[in-house]
Amino acid sequence: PIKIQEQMNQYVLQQGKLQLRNPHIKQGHDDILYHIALGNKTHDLERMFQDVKFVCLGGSPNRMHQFAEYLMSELDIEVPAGLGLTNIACGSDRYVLYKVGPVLSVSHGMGIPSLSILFHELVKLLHHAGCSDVTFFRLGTSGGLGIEPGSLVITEEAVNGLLQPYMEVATLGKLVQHPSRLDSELAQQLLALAQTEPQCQGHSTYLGKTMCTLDFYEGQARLDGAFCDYQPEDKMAFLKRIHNHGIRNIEMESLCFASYCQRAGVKGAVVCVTLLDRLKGDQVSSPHNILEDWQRRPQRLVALYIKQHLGGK
Ligand code: R2B
Ligand code: URA
Repeated sequence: PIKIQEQMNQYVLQQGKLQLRNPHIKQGHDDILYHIALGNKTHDLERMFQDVKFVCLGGSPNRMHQFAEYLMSELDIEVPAGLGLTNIACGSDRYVLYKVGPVLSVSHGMGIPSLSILFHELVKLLHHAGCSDVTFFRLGTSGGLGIEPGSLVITEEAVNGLLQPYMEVATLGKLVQHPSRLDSELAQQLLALAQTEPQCQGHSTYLGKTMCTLDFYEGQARLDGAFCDYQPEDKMAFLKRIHNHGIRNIEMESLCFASYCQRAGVKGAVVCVTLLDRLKGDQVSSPHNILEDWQRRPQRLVALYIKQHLGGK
């Protein structure tokens, strides 16, 4: 495989603005951001997005709408009179994108391929808009390992299903490895906030490794998919092995999110709530209202962080 070296943020952050590491995208040329139905010729991206400092991603369109509403009340930001919150990507039905002051709240769908497409287009959007100093968050759900359901896990390192800390992609017929390191200072700041803020005291928050898989069922050692070619003891041996390796949760996007943050030269953090303990079962069986409540936990923590850091940016 081809190993991509650590990238130099210097290049990416030339003149403070987010630069693209793609020489084929030329200044002033037409660039259509197809899956979010925006473009640098059809929209005044600078006017619409230049003030963006935080990009918050999460799987579900409804949850990201709810987060946008929550941000409006937390940050005391009003959207233009009479308009309400508008899905700016409404020309496409792939993703939703809301803007609340300097924060974008965007859905990424499920799995790496879906997140990857969105991430490319968001980075180009921020570049065309002339944004600088942008921080990314993924607010997600996951299966926990050996921790109380409803806990938060802040990812210190994302690994693939083989415990390797990079995303491997077939590019031009060869495997290319993109390292998936996350910003440790940002992760520590989030952890400290979770441990001190009264709003986050009703549950535990951990810093740990996150395993990112290509599938929810066999990819995550479940026994309850439509197909299964292994035994319960094989499953438990695997889950215990990865737990001993420091994995605290399993989900399906962190690897791509982390490696793309690194490639784009932006700070990023992954904050996921755990919906169950995978050492105890496979099915997500808690009542709907409890799951809804848990899914607001990453939102609360990230909104607190944003609130604290808005002034300083
Ligand atoms: C967490 O939840 C989804 C699967 O249920 C997936 O997008 C993920 O990472
Ligand atoms: N999301 C996942 O990817 N896995 C789980 O077990 C729960 C949510």
